Amino acid sequence: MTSSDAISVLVQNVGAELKRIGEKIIADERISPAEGLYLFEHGSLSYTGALANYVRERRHGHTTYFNRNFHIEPTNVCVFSCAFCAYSRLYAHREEGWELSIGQMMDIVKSFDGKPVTEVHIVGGVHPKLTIEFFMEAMQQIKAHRPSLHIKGYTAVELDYMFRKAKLSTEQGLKKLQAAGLDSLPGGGAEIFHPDIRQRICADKVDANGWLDIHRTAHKLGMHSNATMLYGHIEKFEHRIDHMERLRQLQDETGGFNTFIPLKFRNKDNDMSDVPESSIVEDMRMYAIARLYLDNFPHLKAYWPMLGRQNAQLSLSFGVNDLDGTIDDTTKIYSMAGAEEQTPAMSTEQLVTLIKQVKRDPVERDTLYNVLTDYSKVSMKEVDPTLN
Ligand code: V47
Ligand code: SF4
Repeated sequence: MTSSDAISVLVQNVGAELKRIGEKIIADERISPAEGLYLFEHGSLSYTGALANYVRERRHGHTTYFNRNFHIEPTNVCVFSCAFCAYSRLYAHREEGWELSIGQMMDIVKSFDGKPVTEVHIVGGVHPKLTIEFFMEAMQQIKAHRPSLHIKGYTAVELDYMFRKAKLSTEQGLKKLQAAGLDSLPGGGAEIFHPDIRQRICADKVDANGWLDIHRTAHKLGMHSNATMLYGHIEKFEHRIDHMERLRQLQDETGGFNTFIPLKFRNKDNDMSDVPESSIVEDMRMYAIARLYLDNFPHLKAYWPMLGRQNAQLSLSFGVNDLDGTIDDTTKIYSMAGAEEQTPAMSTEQLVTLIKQVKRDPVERDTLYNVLTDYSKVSMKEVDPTLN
């Protein structure tokens, strides 16, 4: 029996509506918002998971991408006060936080000299004194030191504040940053777009339209970007669908998103500590339905420092085809909110093993998903001995 025969049998054994949705997915037809909601409300883990795995293998086979990057967090001082954030320090309490100078940022970059990283991810709080000129200078120095390093930097929240402060339009601001070395945008700051929830968890930062407009403009300027969704707190399934629908529409328009990253809400040391965290079953259903709903997103990424290594392995059977977090990637934003992983890094060898243990093919990629090394074909010993 082929996998498409097996999936066809599976859709015969569920209720009429689930069967109809399953048949659409097998026929590669788009599901509607109502159908997505129906999957959240009625689809079992096994049913949504089997469909998501089918779609994942139809598109990517067993290939599981990872990327070697490191983070720079210029500051954790932030003018905003998102209720879920365990990381930031209000500007009024800035002495409890940190602010890196450009020299200190360069020391981090230089600490990776000779190491085969391909990307630096710059992300942090929104510090009122850090201007666009500061970040342009930092990126110019990074590029002068290591021109091939891809700079993925600044959430739409940081950018919105930076541009407003500099009195620049989104296009003007992004063009300046691009000229200084910015290559792509990370997906943070999206949280939940729907205003009913956004008002309650992060009322004062850029709204849905502002976030989407920054990514739309970046795509038009030729930059790629990612998208996230902070799920598993006070939002309802309808808000998750609303969020993914807005992303799907923008992706239809621009095609500029690379990957979607559902971020599991963690409840330690923040103003939402009374909100319980989602179960692993819910996490896997979230991944599965994201894979089915976002039919125009090529990649679905799990962030292992947040999810834990074993759950990240599990996610590779529920639609995920990309794992993030290699070199030193347990960033403070997560460890402060109760991330699973307290160890600061996973070596490439460990990540390759983790992927192989669940019978997937580990492939190292660059930020834009160009294949660098296919570890299903090459043994670790054959690869550069400087690998860590
Ligand atoms: O926007 C903050 C999240 C995000 C919590 O684009 C929390 O490749 C869970 O977006 N529980 C920033 N999540 C990080 C981010 C990211 C991470 C890895 C890769 C990429 C990429 C982007 O962190 C924030 C927010 O949604 N976050 N607090 C928390 N308590
Ligand atoms: Fe600031 Fe980002 Fe934390 Fe919100 S999530 S308080 S914008 S650092």
